[in-house]
Amino acid sequence: MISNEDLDYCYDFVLKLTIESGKIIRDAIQGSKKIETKAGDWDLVTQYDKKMEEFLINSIAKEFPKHKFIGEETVSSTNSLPELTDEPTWIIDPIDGTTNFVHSFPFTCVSIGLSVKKELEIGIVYNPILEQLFTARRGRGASLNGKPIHASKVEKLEHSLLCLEASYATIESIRDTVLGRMEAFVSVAHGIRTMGSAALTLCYVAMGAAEAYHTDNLMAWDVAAGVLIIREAGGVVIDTNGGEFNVMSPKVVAAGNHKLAIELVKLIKKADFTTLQKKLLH
Ligand code: 2AM
Ligand code: CA
Ligand code: CA
Ligand code: CA
Repeated sequence: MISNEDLDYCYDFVLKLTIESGKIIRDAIQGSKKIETKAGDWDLVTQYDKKMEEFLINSIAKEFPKHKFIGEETVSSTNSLPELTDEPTWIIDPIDGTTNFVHSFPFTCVSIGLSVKKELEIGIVYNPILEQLFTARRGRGASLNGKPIHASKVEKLEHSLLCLEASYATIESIRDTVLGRMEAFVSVAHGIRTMGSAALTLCYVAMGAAEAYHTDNLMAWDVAAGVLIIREAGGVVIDTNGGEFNVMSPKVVAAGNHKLAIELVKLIKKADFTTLQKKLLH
């Protein structure tokens, strides 16, 4: 069992640690980095991703020896994704927005979520370059630098700023789908943004700076913290097919409200149908 007092203690401890870890990113972002690729030329990792994850997991494990971890770089190096259990589990993306970090583009962050009994309890997303600290506790609302944030009430795609990840178009097998959806978004919305950090983009939807975000092909660590932050800010996250969202196999439609999320699901279905039609005609 983990009490509310235990969660308070976990939150305070990990919040301090996250802020401390931000120094690693701040000190390194302008300098040269040792860059390796993982799944392809577009899938980058640096020594700092690994250093951050090691620092975070070692420090949390020392304080909470029974807690479990799902961290991007550990999963990459062991090639196995642990199952999410009922145990307190820290879901960690040590640097979300590695491509931005590599290019010294200041939209990058640390993302840490805590799941207990498969329920997200804590979400922390910290951009140490722009000094933006997004936090949420289940049932207690979401904040940016200590001030409450609220998701957008806009219900129409035509009045929305829509976000997605264009970089997935580099993967040939999904290129047509990604570009088809992008075309549909740009044709209908006030504008589209593709910012290169799933965690931070979710937080921008949470604070009402964008109306919605959609991306498939993400992993639990990209979204765990951001999903709680959006929900606590009054927004919604559903699966791209319109069903219930699953953090361990995230296909994300996140929006300021349910009506807009459903509109986005419909738009994506329509775009995919058009893409399929084009393919069949060729
Ligand atoms: P990352 O920076 O931690 O890899 C845009 O690239 C967003 O998609 C980022 O949040 C990025 O997380 C995420 N993403 C997930 N898998 C990715 C991959 N294989 N290559 C690039 N980005 C990936
Ligand atoms: Ca990565
Ligand atoms: Ca990530
Ligand atoms: Ca990462």
